[in-house]
Amino acid sequence: MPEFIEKKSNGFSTEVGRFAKQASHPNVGLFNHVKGISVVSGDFKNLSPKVRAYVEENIDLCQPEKIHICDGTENENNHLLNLMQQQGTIVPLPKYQNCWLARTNPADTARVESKTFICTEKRAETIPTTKEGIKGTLGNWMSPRDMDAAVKERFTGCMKGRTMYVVPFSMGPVSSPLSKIGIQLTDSAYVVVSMRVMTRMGQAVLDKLADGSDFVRCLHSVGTPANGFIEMKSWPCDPERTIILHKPQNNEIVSYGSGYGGNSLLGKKCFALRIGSTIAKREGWLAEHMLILGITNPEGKKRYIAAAFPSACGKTNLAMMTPTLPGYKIECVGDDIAWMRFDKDGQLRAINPENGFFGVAPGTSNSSNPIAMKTIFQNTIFTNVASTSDGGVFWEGMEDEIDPNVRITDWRGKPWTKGESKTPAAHPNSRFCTPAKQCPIIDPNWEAPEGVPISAILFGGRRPAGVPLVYQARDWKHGVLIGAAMRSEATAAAEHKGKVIMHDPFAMRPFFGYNFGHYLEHWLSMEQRSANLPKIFHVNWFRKGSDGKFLWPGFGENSRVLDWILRRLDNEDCAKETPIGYLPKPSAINMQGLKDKVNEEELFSLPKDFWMEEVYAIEKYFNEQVGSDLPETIEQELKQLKKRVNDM
Ligand code: OXD
Ligand code: MN
Repeated sequence: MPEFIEKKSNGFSTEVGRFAKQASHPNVGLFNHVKGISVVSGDFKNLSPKVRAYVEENIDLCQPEKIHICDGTENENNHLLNLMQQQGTIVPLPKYQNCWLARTNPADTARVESKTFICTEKRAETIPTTKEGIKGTLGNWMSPRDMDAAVKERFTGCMKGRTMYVVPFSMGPVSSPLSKIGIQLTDSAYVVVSMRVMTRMGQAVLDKLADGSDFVRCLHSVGTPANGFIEMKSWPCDPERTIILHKPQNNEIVSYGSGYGGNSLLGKKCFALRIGSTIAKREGWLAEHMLILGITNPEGKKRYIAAAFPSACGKTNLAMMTPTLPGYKIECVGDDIAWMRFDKDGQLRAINPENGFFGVAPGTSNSSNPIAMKTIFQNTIFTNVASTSDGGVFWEGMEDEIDPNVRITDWRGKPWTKGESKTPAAHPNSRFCTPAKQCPIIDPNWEAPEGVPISAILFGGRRPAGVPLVYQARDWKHGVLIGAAMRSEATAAAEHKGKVIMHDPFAMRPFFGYNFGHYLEHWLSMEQRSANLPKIFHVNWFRKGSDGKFLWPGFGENSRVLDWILRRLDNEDCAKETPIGYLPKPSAINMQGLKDKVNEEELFSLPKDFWMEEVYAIEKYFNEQVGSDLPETIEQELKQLKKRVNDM
């Protein structure tokens, strides 16, 4: 098949058009029209006036050939999978049940933070005012006028010859008062089937909107390449002109040019975090980049913990952990996003707004995350992993899980041989997109409309040096400072290169929907909402010893750290005060039964030089990046930390 296909003047490739026409349609009986455009599935008349107006407005702009209103049924899903298989976007993985592999254009494999903007009248609403000459790293701002021009330039006629799918979705269970609804318009069938996994998608959401209620407006197109050619017809995208825009004032998201996860499944980062955080600010709750897990101790007492780690730091592994400590049980509520608000009794409650896991595949194995391995081999869309000649998948970390005789094809579709090939078999940001309900340890309350009660909040990151395995914040204000001061090694989930230590406050740096200084004020204001605030901790599974090896085995052994945290929640006297917070007393972490002896002294040491440098780095970061938007309380907290470290 040719790699490049010349497009007809209508901007639509002949090949794609031919295949599209071959596929039969699930709902042909309901054929109707809007603005002269065929509605090939669903009934336009039944949409609420607000939804109709939104669709009509974007028909005028994008000029699609057809409209498909998604109902979320199995039948519709099969039709779209079939269509994509014919177009070459996905291939079936016969080794598993209803699993598929998509290979993206190699230029479209990760979130593009540099092309992601928040659009407000005033720049200062979006990002802190940085000093002259300093490039701000806490988000990108665009004016409404520039946004309008960017949209017009890219979207005019961008769906010519294609189908516009109308995707109604709910973030959170449809019945929960904590949930929010969105409508995504997209020209990507891959996005539709993925949104069906990641959100509650379909008719039930349209029914909910029938009362005229509002929704978050999400417009997405993979883009028509300006040069008139589609490279890799099976994965159209327009990497050079990709742009992801958010307008909090209108609860609006517009994304162009990329079909990849976080850029195109608009419910996730764009809605649940960026727009979500602005709604949360207005309504007095928190939208956070956090996993949620339930943990039951050997006495049968269950608590829920939320944890913020930057992308690809093991949130999914922790959320599905198999504890090595006898008598402990972990259950998973979510692995990426938490929406949390205080109930009338002052208890913080969280829902997972998502319906699936969009997890990083490499590194996932029966040793790192056996529960994920039991979750992901049915009804899953894999993207950019390698495939095997027996119809399965492969990625770095799965070496012991596959038949040694199979042939491997890498994520780009090229033969790959272990030990010989110089490039990874799977893209480092390759993913599985899998329904959460398949997780064997999904929490019985994971869809509880009122959410689960949160007792502790963890912050963490990849810190090879200086930062101990665990410590507890002195109080809420100090906890907010710890969140603000989070740093971690760069991740493959975005376009960053190398292993530099980056500031990633609250693991939200790429996801803030508004000025980080105001976000800190918002966190601090939670103290007024409850006398029963969750306790805050910082964890680091990634510290290395003087021999360059990890000091802590991690994974299931992290249950030992959670055990200490739960004991702290029970006010057990197992901590000592240090300049950076409360650390475990000597021997307070249960090390019984650990295979290899852990060098506790190194793991918990607090080198003064390191901590002085750390404090200076945080101070510099706040000065340069947050400036006068830094709340006075945080400045004071940092001053006190500096003094304590100085006196060490
Ligand atoms: C994600 C991310 O995809 O954080 O979850 O990048
Ligand atoms: Mn994430």
